[in-house]
Amino acid sequence: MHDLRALGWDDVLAAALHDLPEASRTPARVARADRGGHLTVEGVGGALRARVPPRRSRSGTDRAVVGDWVALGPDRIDGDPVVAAVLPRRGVLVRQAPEDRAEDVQVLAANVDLTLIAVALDQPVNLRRLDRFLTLAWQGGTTPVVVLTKADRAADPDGTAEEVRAATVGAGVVALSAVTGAGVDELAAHLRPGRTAVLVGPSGTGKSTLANRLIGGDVMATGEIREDGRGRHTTTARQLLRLAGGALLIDTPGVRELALWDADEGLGETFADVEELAASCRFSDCGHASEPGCAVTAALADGTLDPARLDSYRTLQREQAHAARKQDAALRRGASRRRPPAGSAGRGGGG
Ligand SMILES: Nc1nc2c(ncn2[C@@H]2O[C@H](COP(=O)(O)OP(=O)(O)O)[C@@H](O)[C@H]2O)c(=O)[nH]1
Ligand SMILES: [Mg+2]
Ligand SMILES: [Zn+2]
Repeated sequence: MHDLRALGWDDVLAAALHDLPEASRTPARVARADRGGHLTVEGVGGALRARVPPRRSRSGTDRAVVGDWVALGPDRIDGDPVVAAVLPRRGVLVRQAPEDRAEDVQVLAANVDLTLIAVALDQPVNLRRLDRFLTLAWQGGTTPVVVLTKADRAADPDGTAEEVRAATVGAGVVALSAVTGAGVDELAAHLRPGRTAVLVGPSGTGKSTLANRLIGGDVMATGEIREDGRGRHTTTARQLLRLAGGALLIDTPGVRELALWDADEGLGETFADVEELAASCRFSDCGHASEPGCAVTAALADGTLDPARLDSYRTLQREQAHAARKQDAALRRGASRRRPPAGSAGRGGGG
């Protein structure tokens, strides 16, 4: 089982596998999930193709996604083994599915330990967008690290890293350049053998360039202008890669929409400072407007809390409340479960 451990296999997964019928106990990890239930998986025998039966390739949360551990059964489709079960997930990234999707939620990656949030330093840092990614990461039971990319294009990368540290709570912050290699070792120190990191962030922030640097080869296509002049290469699929140091890395295409789904706990982590202030307001239902004894307005007044940060918190809270109403409506339709990601799978929040 040595090979499987290198892919992130553990005792909890082994126990879950054991609960399945004997004929369906071949474990493999999804390295790539393409349309129509076509998977590339890695197991003891190396990489192979597998298929998700059509009836199960639809649901937003039961569908096998990159990073998932699956159990392959005895059936075959076009000669490829069929997925009998998706094993319980640990850390996950879950967002509200884009409007054109049939399902409500979309799992972006499964069994994630570390979420690397790429923010490019060749433009002003958008802290509000970062709050959204941090909430997504915490909510899924993963540990976020803010990766400030393209440090070679910034006048003062360390200064910006300090600012980002001051504007976030509990997340690692690393400034690096995938071109010069500066800072890459500092990030590599966060990556552990058998642990899975996922790179997220807008397109063009240098995720694939960094992935290639960490692998030490050109595995992922990047946004360089192609030499044949036919436009740009970009990442089109989420893909699980093995790094030389033994860690696993999932590169992802940039997401245009990142609407939060279940995000209550994630907001609590991302805005732990604001929630701590709110807890010391005189009234437990304080609206932080003109109430006497409000610790939040006091912090705004003395400059210890940035008003933009409070706005960001309120915006994401409203969005969360809206998503919760949608979830309740979905529940009444019987279409979706309220807690699709890690918790329901019985493996806790990970971390
Ligand atoms: N100057 C500089 N450019 C970079 C760096 N990392 C990536 N790029 C460039 O940014 C563009 C987008 O990179 P890519 O890795 O495809 O971004 P992705 O969409 O996030 O995967 C490409 O032209 C890269 O060459 C970096 O550290 N420094
Ligand atoms: Mg890319
Ligand atoms: Zn208050």
